[in-house]
Amino acid sequence: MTLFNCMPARRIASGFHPDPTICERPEGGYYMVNSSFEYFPGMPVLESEDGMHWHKIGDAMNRPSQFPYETMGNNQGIYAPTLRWHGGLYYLIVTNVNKGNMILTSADPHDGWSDPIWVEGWPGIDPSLFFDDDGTVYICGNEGGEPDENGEREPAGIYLSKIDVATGTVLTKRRRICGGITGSNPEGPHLYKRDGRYYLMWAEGGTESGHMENIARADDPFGPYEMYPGNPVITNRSTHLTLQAIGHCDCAHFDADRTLMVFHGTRNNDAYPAQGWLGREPYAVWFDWKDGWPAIADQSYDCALNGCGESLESDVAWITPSIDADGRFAVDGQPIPHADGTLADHNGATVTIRATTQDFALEHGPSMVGTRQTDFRCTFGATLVDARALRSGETGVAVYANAEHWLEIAVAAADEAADTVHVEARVHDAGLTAVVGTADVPAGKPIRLAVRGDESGYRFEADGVDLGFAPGKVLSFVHAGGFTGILMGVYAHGDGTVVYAGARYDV
Ligand code: 6LW
Repeated sequence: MTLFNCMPARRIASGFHPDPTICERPEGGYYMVNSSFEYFPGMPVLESEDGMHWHKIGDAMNRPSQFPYETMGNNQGIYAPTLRWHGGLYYLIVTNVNKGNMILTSADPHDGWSDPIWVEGWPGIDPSLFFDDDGTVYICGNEGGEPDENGEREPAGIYLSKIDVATGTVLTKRRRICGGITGSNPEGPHLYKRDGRYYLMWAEGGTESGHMENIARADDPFGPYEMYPGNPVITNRSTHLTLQAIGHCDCAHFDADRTLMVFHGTRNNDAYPAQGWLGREPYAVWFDWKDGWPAIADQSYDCALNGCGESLESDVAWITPSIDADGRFAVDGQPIPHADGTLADHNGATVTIRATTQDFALEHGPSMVGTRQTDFRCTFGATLVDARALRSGETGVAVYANAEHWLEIAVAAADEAADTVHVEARVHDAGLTAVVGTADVPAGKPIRLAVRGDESGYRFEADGVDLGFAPGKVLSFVHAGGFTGILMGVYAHGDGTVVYAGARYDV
């Protein structure tokens, strides 16, 4: 239910795919890439013929050489990429907050991406490239977060320099070209050109309920910029719409009569206060132009809770690899990452996990392979073939937001002689752990574990026995914080290698 009329937005991917960036393919159609933070493989790549219907073709980061992840914690890693095509190459510039800003290139995103070219001397996040007609290339981004040697921080704002994209060398001093309209978190900038003028679009207000997108234009990339009097271009702040926190836009066909714009937002349930835990998902709209500004009649967009965009395939991601000698999991006997290594493709898959000593309470997380939760209503289930394969620790199914907020059905390690295995469904909420249900199931035979989600939360099950319910609000964006959404999957920590058969995600 919405409280007032506004434009419907079309969701173009489901489950957390934040900070969408798109570009036109020279042969027609589009590619999109999203942030992926600590998860690996990283930066999902989707393609579309019409800008409204998208499917996944792989992940831009699918080899450890692209992602030094040994010490990756929650909400670290990959932030806010920008995808552009120029002179026969696709350029993907992105922040790895643990290391710096980097550029990956690809002649054909179906065939994978290069190792990183690191951009030295460019602090801050949300980098963006702009290729001007005269051959000049610009790098644009937010302020550097770390204080300099004098303890000074750069003022909040959007910064610009010229760059040599072949080497990652920043060619000119950083200049602050925009401070935003509110001063609150100007970020995610993109520079475009239209009718000989330069346009800067950026997000502002924080990525939570105050999120918005603004636009300004100038005759020179370094400014001065004239603010659009109708800013923000889009926002759902101070509304009770199902879709919240919209912003972080990118456009294709910026210089055409109709421009394709993507942005992200969070779907909320209709509780009061509203809650959502699926993370920031991407949406697409087309807009027209009037007097050199976007003619967007209504700043607000909405979508139905479980509609507006079919539930799209979701892909395997995992927390902290270092799983076997090669640092890989195996799905159906195939080491992943690989482009089509998705649980959706492998529904009913066999997943083998070697436990590590890390558990969820550590930021690095345990060995876990999972899939993005793509709708409130869904089921994730998997059959633990033999619990006694784990010599110590525990294994099970987890619904994971971050190291402080997650749910699990945990099967305790049991010795060879045990008749039964102990199973607990638990909620972990900011240091508090609550056991919501337990069962002792026969040892030595497969155990079917399942989690069923809906708009209110999750119900747990082991071998058909109901293990209780956990409210989803524990994992919600507002409560659990962070930049990601929910990963549902199987995990193991302790000592041993466990096998799950029939791992399956359904909406
Ligand atoms: C990203 C920033 C943002 O760097 O969230 O919503 C941050 N926008 O631009 C993480 O995704």
